[in-house]
Amino acid sequence: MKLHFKLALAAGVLVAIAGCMAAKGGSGASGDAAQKVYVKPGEHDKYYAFLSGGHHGNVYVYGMPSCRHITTIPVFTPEPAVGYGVDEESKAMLGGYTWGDAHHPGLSETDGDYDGRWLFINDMPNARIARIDLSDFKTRQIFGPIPNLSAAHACPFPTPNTEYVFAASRFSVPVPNREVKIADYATTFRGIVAGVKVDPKDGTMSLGFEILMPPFDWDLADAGKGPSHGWEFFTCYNSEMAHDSLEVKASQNEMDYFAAVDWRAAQKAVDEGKATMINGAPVLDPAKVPGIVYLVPVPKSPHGVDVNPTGEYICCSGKLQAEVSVYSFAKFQKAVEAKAFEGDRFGVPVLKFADVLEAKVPVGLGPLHTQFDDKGNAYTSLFLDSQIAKWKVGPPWGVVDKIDVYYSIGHLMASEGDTRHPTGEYVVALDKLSKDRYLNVGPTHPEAAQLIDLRGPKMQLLYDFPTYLEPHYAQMIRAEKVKPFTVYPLEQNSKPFAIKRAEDARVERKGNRVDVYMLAVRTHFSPDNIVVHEGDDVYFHVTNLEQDDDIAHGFGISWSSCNMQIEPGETKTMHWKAGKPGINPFYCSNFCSALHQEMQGYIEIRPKGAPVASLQRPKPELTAAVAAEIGH
Ligand code: RUQ
Ligand code: CUA
Repeated sequence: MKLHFKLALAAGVLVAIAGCMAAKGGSGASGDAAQKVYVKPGEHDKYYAFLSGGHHGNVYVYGMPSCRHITTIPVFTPEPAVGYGVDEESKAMLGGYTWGDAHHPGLSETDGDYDGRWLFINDMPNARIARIDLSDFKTRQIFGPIPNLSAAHACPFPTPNTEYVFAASRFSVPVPNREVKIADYATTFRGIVAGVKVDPKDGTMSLGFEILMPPFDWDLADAGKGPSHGWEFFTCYNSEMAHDSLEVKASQNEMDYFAAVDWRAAQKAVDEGKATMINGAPVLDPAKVPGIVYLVPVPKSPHGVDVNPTGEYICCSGKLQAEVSVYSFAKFQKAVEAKAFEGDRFGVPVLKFADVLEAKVPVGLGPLHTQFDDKGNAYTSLFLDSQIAKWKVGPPWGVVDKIDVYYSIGHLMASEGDTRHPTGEYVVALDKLSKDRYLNVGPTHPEAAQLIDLRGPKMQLLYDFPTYLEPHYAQMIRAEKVKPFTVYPLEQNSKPFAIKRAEDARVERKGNRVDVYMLAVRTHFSPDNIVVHEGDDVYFHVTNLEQDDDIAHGFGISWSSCNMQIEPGETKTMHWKAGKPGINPFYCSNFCSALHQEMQGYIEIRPKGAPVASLQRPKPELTAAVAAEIGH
């Protein structure tokens, strides 16, 4: 989110101050910093870091503390190099979209700690959530667009046992969506909070419930844990319900809110039939179903909401304020039990600020997000001050250290810093502006990330590393928790179009549809000569028979946008439409062996009506060569 623009308009004076701070530059790093990030060639990092790719729609994987970029996982955006969005399965998963805006990675959890099974991430504008399987670092499900909900920014923020991931409307719309006047915003538009169930066995997402919310801009979320397990918290801005010039009109109220959703009560209400079906989603109206959601006032256009590791405190950052407001979950519960409400908004009871507030921590200007360590400290990013403030969770609720970052920090990520057991080793500042930190590459600057050591009494800047557009949030997990396999076992390949024996390679033709059952193994495609008719719909089902690490084959077709990568033991299907009569080459696009360059073939395209065999097999010597390669 381009938060800095909004802040710039809403707090011009403060920005001027931040500008001065940012202008001072300097290295910031000191002493033994180099040694602390050095991971010897051949050795591995201690952490995986997953950085959202923002409007690049992907996830970047880094190793920490070396800050080496290891790979990029395509999620919402096609990646032609590997055929993501090109092969039939991933194309279907993208659902016709070629873009997403990915903000918040959410690692799956067991008992409130990362378990290394899945990574969820949101596509804000299209209200979708993807699940990446960490057993192979591949996107395996894209759920959505979630009905009735526009712009899933407060998303996915998994619960402590990954029971749910959530999505909430940043941009309210009419529910159900229909033609209305924008000017009728306050009466016709509504927000939605969606609870998306996660199957504990395989991670499959399905819609659990939706709650009709006031038409505010629902901004961020975090799951309760420990005593607050069972609740999900959502901040909002624009409780003024402005529908134009938000940068001015949405900053009028002293207080906006966080909403506390009792997701077990909401699911129960749906199971008891208390929901109305709207666009296929069970929607609960809090005016009719009490006890599922409450509002708590938060000063000054809050942004981040973060629950501390023990689950006792909910920390909200009022971005136009110099404080973090810390709320006590115990006080919240008491106030709910006493029904001490100061009114309601759209049927959602509002608790009293003073009843729930525990402390105000004077962190500095433009607080956005908070993370935690293992020693009872919190770390809050300060956008306007371009700093991170370290503060003690608990009396006297004071700041104990600050560090400059370069420049204009948004999120920050501490090592396992949003779990029940943060490791307290590192924090990464995800800075919105890099300005002068890197070689000039023209007007589009890279994003800037900075690794900071938390182990000493003072925070220490260790390293700068640029990233491609545009990480928002990130998470860091201890490497030993993630155990991806490197080869798909062939015997477990049950894809309907997989073939595993040399003699099964063939071309089958029915009407205009051609199915090519193809094998790839160093260094052949079999079959490698194929005859089709002009205009045929050709489906290449390519199985990579390799069972060795790092031997992926590519399959690219000249004069087309058809290319994919097939990993060891994998089968992928790609559609290609035969063009004008002639010869059309194909080849292996991924370097695989000394004879990689020889891994190629031809498609002969004959005119309509010319004879083409309905069953074609490779030459016996090719079948024999492949059989010799694979041992049967
Ligand atoms: S946001 S800079 Cu899109 Cu998570 Cu806070
Ligand atoms: Cu197979 Cu290159």
